[in-house]
Amino acid sequence: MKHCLICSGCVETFIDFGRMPLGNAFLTAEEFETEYFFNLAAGVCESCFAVQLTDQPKPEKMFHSRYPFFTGSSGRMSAHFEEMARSVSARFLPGSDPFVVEIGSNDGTLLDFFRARNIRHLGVDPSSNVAEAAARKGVQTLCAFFDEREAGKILSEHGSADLILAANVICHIAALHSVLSGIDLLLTDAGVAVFEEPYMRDVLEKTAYDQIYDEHVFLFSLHAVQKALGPHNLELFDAQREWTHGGSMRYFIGRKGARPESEELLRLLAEEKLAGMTRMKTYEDFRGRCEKSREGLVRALEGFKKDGLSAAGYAATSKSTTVLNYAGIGPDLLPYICDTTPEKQGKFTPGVHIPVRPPEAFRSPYPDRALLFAWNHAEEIMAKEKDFLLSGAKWLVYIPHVKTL
Ligand code: DWN
Ligand code: ZN
Repeated sequence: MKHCLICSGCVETFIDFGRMPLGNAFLTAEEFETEYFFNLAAGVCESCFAVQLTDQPKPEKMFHSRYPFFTGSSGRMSAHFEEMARSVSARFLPGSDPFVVEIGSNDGTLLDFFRARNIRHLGVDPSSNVAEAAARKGVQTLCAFFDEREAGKILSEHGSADLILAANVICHIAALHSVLSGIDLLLTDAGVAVFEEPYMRDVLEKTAYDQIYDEHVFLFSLHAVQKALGPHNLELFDAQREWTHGGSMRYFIGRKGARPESEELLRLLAEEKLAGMTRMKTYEDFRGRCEKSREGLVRALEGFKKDGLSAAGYAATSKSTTVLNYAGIGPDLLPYICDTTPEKQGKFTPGVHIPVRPPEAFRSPYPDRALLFAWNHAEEIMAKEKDFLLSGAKWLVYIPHVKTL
């Protein structure tokens, strides 16, 4: 029995994917023999209902100088972050000389908004290649893991922060209480922290089991975040659902008692209970749906092969690593995956070793069927790839159900 990383309660495993590589460990053929694997399983805390991995690879194994995900790889996400920066600035930034810190600032997509307006800012990211991409844009960036110690250093060098932001980051950090202590230390008394993270309710409702991989140590709910903030001088005062990453929650956090709880927060908390997020059975049922989804996906790909239809994957996401390894889908069923990220092209996907090719390979000629791994970017991709359907080909999707479109 594992203990909860948030409240030390008992964590009950509800899905075990078995031996799994790291979601973003795209590799060369020479690296196959030394590939790293761990046991991927998710559990839920019987006390605070935080969903979490039962084993976590060391952070340095996941975030380093060859991290292959760049926030700016989606135009729609870049626009989303500009909107986020605009709205939190209007709502929370004080008038004179504000200071904004972003935890996990990646290539600086979000902080670029503040840089362009000469607002004092600092990004913190442990992956040196993405941190360098941010620095090249002129975004002030520190290459480090954010924790209580790092927060102390930032405080003594720059002073306290009026706004602390993080998008798809806090759920990646097992040492959550050290991060929250750091925020507690760094934030001004009237300051606000805003996080945006994949939302467990969406994972449950869409059977999005591919959100479970090494980097997602947690898949949060409002209940879990409330519990995590408890020991710190911090509390939730508002929340907002977002469309990003297939369904996210934006958490608004201030000092205890500083701001009234919004009606929306209370409504969303009540909805979590109605949705069964505080009942163990909900998580057991989820496992059954994942098994069905996996069977349906393999059946569909085997059917294409039997019918002589060519198939390819679209977007070598981190999420695809869970799907491919859980379902045992290799190059025999999916000969290649196209992706826009130069750092992934020419390499192989983790575990099942499917070649990753540039997007041009998708168009010359189109495959008969394309399995869409970046389902969270479906709108952007479908608009860009209109001619694919016009060629008579079809998409294969697996969220929320396996079907061809
Ligand atoms: O939480 C995380 C999120 C923020 O990003 C990280 N742990 C890692 C990463 O997860 P992901 O890889 O599942 O994210 P995406 O945004 O679903 O993946 C995008 C991938 O798809 C990139 O490799 C780029 C590629 N892509 C593409 O080939 N064509 C994306 C778009 C929009 C496209 O048109
Ligand atoms: Zn707990």
